[in-house]
Amino acid sequence: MESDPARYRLFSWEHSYFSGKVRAFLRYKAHGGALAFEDILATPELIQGLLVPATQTNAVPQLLAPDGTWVQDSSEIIDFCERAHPSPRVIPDATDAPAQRVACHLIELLADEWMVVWAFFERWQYGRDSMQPNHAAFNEQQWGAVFSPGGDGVGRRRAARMLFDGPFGVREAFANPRGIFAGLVALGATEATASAWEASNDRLLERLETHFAVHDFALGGLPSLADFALLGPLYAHLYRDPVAGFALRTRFPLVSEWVERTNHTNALNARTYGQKLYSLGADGSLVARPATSDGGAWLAGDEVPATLLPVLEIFFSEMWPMLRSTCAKLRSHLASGKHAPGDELPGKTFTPTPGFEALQTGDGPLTHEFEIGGLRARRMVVPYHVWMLQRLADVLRECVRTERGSAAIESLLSRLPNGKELLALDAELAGCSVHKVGGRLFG
Ligand SMILES: N[C@@H](CCC(=O)N[C@@H](CS)C(=O)NCC(=O)O)C(=O)O
Repeated sequence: MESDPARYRLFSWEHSYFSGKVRAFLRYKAHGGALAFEDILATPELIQGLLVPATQTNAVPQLLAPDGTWVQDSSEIIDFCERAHPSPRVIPDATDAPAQRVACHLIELLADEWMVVWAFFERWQYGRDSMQPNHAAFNEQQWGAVFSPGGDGVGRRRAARMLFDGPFGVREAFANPRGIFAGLVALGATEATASAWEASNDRLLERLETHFAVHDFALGGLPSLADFALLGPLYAHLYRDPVAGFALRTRFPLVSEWVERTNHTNALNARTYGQKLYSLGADGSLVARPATSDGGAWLAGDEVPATLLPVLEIFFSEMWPMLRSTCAKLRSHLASGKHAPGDELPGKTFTPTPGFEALQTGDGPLTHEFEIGGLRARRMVVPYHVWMLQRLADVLRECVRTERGSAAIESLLSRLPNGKELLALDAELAGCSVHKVGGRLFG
């Protein structure tokens, strides 16, 4: 008899962006028999008493492995589990499927660190009572569930409201940006840029809608890292939050269906992995076939679906210039004499990191100009982006090791405007190396 699969503990919130990514990934691994996990609500008590001492960060999700190892960061959690439990695979192999592998990592970066801006904005802009429509009451419910888990319904909502009016600064919003709204301003998401971000998000959703008309997942008939990463913005914010959720379900029904399929809940109509569709044989018996597209597998021969290229194009046209500028800005900060080698760098994604506000706000040395929809605006530099790029550089190096791999990557990138600039990633990263210990970044 086989022994029970390794049992992990995930500390997460239902409404958290990066929790959605990891939870769906773990469900897929668990469905494949690779592991088991318990999804634990990360209450303030657990965050302060368990997570922060283990990793020096309050960010969720975090994972406790059966051997007592803590893993913080959605990308590290996926890498850790993929190494420990390679089947079913979610990251295509560097030798057999280098182009698919690189495509997955590019989509992960886009989903994690670019789509986050609009997803974050819509949650809080439409979380204001003064907006019509708004989901202020829903926001109270979803945040109250975490911050006052033992309270009754009214008490939970009241606890969230106190948080919103207090440190989150929701009532004052852009009139006096602090808390959440200081984060939005630092990301370059303000009332002036909102429509440009919305248009960018719409364009992406239109392209995904076209893709999911043909393929059930990013690479074909099974999920991959690209799907789990896209689920971060798409499940926790754009599907669950009511204002965005109404638009998603009414305007992008196939993307909504993919959310259910990838999240693996309420997915009978959505057809999901492991599911079979049945027809009737000549003798009236049930005849099964895989329920998902492409014969229930990733496309063969390392093919990146043609309908995924327009999504990757958004990475290069919108995000890549910002990433290059991030490297340049960080490099000059590290060389400025104002940063001692090995000292800590800001590590957060959604807001300036406490203690680093002078660097990351206003015209601070870790801020820079970027462009969205033809508008120029200012945002903070996020050193974590460099950590993600270093990870991508490792992936690229593995993928171009062989002549065949090199040709596959070259061919993928040559189909994307400015795509070949990625081949100079090592040069972009020169002089701005960062390393991560638990939840903290150093440079
Ligand atoms: N890079 C991290 C980001 C994690 C993150 O920012 N999590 C959010 C919730 S989705 C959070 O905990 N924010 C609170 C904070 O950082 O103070 C990951 O991939 O896991």
